Amino acid sequence: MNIEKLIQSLEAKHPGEKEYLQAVREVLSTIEDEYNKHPEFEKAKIAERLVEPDRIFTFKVPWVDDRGEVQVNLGYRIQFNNAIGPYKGGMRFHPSVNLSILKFLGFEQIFKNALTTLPMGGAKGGSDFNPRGKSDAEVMRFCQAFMVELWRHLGPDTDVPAGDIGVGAREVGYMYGMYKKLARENTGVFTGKNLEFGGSLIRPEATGFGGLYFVKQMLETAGHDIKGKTVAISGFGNVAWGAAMKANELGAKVVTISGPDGYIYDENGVSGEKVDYMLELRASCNDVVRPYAEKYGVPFFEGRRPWEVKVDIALPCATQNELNGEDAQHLLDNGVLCVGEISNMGCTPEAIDLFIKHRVMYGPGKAVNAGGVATSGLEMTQNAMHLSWTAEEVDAKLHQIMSAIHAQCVKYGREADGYINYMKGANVAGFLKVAKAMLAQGVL
Ligand code: 2IT
Repeated sequence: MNIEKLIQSLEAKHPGEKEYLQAVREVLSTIEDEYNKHPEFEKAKIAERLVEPDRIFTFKVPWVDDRGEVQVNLGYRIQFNNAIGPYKGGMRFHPSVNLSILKFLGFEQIFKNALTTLPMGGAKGGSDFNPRGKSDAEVMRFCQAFMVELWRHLGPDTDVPAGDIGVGAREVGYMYGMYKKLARENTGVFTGKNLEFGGSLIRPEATGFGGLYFVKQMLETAGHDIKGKTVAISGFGNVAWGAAMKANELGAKVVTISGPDGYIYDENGVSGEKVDYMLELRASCNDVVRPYAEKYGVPFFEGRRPWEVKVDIALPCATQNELNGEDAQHLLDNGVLCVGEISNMGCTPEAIDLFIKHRVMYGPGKAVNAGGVATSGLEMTQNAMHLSWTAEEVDAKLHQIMSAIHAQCVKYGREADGYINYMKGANVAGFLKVAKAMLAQGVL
């Protein structure tokens, strides 16, 4: 495989799609050696076929706001690859959403889902709709208008969306409701549903919980205990909340959370009722963390990112490329031990290069945050069986899955000096599973 040639042709075909090209480059460059051991991959043009989505739906979403004005947003669903199972992946509602961002997320999702050991293909979708400042009725009307178009492309064995940034249980409920009405069937076509109509216990916490199970294993493998370690978390949404809760439970101390407005530093730890307060902050829909500083009398650093704080563990939990080379250098200077991406592609390539060069433990999002979609897979299983498991049962399965992902990363990522390159391990393990499935199913 000639990576540069392939990337160049993608750049020419998809100019300006920088996040998508970034994600493709990372995966291809880390699987190159393994790929070249398999002439059958090259012959079947697996790489060329893998980097293009199976199909992309783009549609307009017209809806009426509370003032009676017509609004028009863009809607997307990218069905990237279904070699190992039905298309599966979240929906993101955020003004930054565009094709490049959704294509990077869909591409990542293929390998992440493969790593979970569950039968799920890769997909992503969303809209440039901004839920910030919208009333509940507006959110409902938007979700309904979105589904009027999308429903025909979904199905419990075809394509199963879920939440992502800007899409939580409320939005999933409205979308699922409209799907059900149009499709005239009551199936698990969305995950992240409320408990009353097929949702799974632990799904809201799963991304953060799974992330901490993974980070704990990374530390243990290197002979460290998570107990007593300090943690910087970015974000204050669902993922950051689950991560903070589990970090506390495991005996670590979370000292930061952040929003688009800046970060707070709480030297006593974001714990107890302060973790619950994150939910209130998020529900206020103002997208700011400053009120935390005012409520608990801790410092707030306006317009800054939490990576300048001295911590043992850094956990990006907000969005892509939120930790750059400069941030990585700050963390290294402060003696960081472990970086776990709980957001998707949270670190820039420059940051990752620095961590790997300095032999700092670095876990990529597609492994570290796979607990979210894994628990979505468990929700699908429960829906298919028409029953629900207890929180303990789901949590035990989540734990098991995260351990299996960790083991795969170690198997394919250990380098000659003993350092575990989790990025390489995750990419190779996820890729091999998908590539073998594609090969077995012929040219499609
Ligand atoms: O990035 C992700 O893995 C998600 N937003 C969750 C996807 C899912 O289908 O649960």
